Amino acid sequence: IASDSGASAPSPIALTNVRTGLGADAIATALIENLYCLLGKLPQHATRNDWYMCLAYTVRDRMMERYVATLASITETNTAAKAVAYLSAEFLTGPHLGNSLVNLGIWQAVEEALSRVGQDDLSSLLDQEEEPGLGNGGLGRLAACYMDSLATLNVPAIGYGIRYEFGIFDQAIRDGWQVELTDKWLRFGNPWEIVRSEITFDVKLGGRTEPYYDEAGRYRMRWLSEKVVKGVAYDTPVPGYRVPTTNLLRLWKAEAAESFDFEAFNVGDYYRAVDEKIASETISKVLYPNDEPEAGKQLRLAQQYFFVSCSLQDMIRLLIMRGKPLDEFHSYWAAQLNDTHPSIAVAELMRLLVDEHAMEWDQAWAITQQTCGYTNHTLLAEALERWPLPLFARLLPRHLEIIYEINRRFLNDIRLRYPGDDQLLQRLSLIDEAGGKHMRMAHLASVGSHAINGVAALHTELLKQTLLSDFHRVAPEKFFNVTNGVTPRRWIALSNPNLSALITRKIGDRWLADLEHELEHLEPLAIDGDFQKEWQAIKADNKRVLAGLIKERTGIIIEPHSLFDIQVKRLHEYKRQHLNVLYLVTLFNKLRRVSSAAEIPRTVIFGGKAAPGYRMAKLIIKLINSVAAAINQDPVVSQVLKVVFLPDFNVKTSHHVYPAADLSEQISTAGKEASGTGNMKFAMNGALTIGTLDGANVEIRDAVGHENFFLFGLTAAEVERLKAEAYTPRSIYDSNAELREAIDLISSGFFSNGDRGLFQSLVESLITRDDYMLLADYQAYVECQQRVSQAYSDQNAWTRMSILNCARVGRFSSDRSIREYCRDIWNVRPIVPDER
Ligand code: GLG
Repeated sequence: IASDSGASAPSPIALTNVRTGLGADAIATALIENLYCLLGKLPQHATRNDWYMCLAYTVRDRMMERYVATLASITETNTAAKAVAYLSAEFLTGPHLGNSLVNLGIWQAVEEALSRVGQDDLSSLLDQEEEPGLGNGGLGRLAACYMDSLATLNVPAIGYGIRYEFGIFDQAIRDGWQVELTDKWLRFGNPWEIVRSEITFDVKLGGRTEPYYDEAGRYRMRWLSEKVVKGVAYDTPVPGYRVPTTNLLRLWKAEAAESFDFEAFNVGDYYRAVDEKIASETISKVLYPNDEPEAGKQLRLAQQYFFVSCSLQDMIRLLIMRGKPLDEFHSYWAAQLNDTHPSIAVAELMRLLVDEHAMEWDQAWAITQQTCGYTNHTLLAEALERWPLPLFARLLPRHLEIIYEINRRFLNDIRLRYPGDDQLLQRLSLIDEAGGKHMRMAHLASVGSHAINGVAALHTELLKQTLLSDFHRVAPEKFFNVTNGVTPRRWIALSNPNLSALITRKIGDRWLADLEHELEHLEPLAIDGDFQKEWQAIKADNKRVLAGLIKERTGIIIEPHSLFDIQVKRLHEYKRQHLNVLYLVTLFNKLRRVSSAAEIPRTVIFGGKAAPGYRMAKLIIKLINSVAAAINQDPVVSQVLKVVFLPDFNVKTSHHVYPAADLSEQISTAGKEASGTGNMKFAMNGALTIGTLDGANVEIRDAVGHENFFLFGLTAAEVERLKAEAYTPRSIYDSNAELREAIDLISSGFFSNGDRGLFQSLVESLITRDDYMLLADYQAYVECQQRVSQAYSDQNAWTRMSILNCARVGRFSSDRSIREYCRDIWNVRPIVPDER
């Protein structure tokens, strides 16, 4: 085994070193060494997975020097840098390998090194990676984009979360229905993580509290828990794009504090002894697969408390390592609560400071508020986390007392400021007294944070006017908007390499690090005929790749020249995939009646998972597949229309989806989608949007120009007004013949082998309640789709709009979002490299 490490400088981190060298030589040598030393294989016996593993280790090695240096800036005593702790129950990172190659700038060197060792197919090794599906959708993926941007902006940060043994389920489609399969992502090992067996914390659960007097004679409370689980840290490096900073994602795995209950073991009860171990490990076993979570599950609260407690204990440990006193906690840490899932942090930080570190309440409270910020991601009432009080008390008895005390003080203050307004007190209270008592987690997060933000301008406004209007009234200075963003490294450079190369050839290579100011330099090229041709050729290539994937996964053959009309996102009634279906059935009816020659050929592609317990969402998947089958097998209609449900939509497949889209479907009921982030990924890759004035669509439309966006539908205000006026969907059904024909065809059993019952609940809900106002928006949507078809028939005009969409969405880079968080909410600054 050859190595250049002996020949190079004696320093273990010399740049030519086999462990750190970024050139093809060093990488080729390292591949062979890692194959031999870490996997125990010779090249001639190595499987594709062996090559993937040794490549992953080789790439990880190249991050270690930066990673250690960045970590030092959070732990060393002589640095003053404040760091960000991003607390999130989900981090949907997607595969690491390709992203690391992009960010480290070693893509070509690795390709070259691989060919030297006889492996010339980097893409098959990239394919080998099992993606960590540690999130449901937008919220988890946002956390991953933010980690990428924090590192890229040289802001020291730790992402704290849970190392779920099973992430989001894999979706299979059988007979048109969704089937859930366990996600065994750790089956072949995870080369990106480093287990920190020495970094562990005890987390108490259950039991009771009792008062006592400490040595100084002070009256205190202590928590006598029923059980203790242990959290073990697993770290994954997060490299910034071509910068020295490499941050970390620290995920906690639950283990038994003692893997054997020795007392039970000694009396011969071996099985009971092992029981406890199993029960403890359950906490980090599986991700809850609800995108907009409904509260009420004890294990979910245990998961939240588990990772929050470990993370806060770790933050205190790191502060002490730095030699700083605890009363400066907020000067060194900004903690962001990604939705209410980590909101128990407010009570836990109070408990740690007051109970464990004997701090006075007032001081602890000031520190807690100054440390925490809360991001709200949804206005949907059914998605707001509320814990039944008895459940909460059983699991976290001490936190219940602390929250009562927080509430008492908070409401006292309000009572003094707004005398006599009992209604206000009831509405603001952390405890919902109506019905069975509940803990309101959004209220806890709001009271315990110095900043509250929504994720798009419209969403923040609605937050202030509706969900948190009372909090806005009593503390308007706490409210901020930070519109979401996505990282252009993964969503352009990695997933659309040809487009990325074209952009770089035209405007230089600074755009990937400064999308906001650089991408707009593409704008003058929108009317350049040659550039348009290149742009079209790349889109056509990407469409062929997606067509290949679709054929492989579904057997359906689609026409790459057709308009690719794509709706990929979680299945939810408010996202209205079934509005898209109503349009498809309408088109089907029309095409069966009249000659289809004039119709622009379309391929309509759906993808997304439904929460396993969400019956209506699963029925919508079945409907999509049933309508797709009828359309695709109709000899006339299928000439101009194909419909595909792409199974198991995840980060990995999405890399092939966004770059291939002509049309992006963002058709939620106005006021329901907080932001959306897929909308940004599509636009960055040159898709035009058909959408409502919802979430970030509003800002995307303003950015790309109203003439380059297909707008339809009611506004959020109109939706509310119509609801208030007693909306009657049946009258729309009665008066719109095309709509009625479409709905009746679904009810008739046409798409369900004559089974009239199958879709009845869906049809009923549309005609009688239509909570998401599909019928109200139906006509506008159909007409808007006609405008889309017309526009697509002029390919040059379409291409110009496509280029402008890309050129003008620079502000939807997550770098811009993170800059705003740093400035408005965290008050943190980048560590300039020479400070290290
Ligand atoms: C939420 C919202 C999305 C939002 C995302 C990230 O539903 O509209 O874009 O968070 O803020 N649960 C989600 O995915």
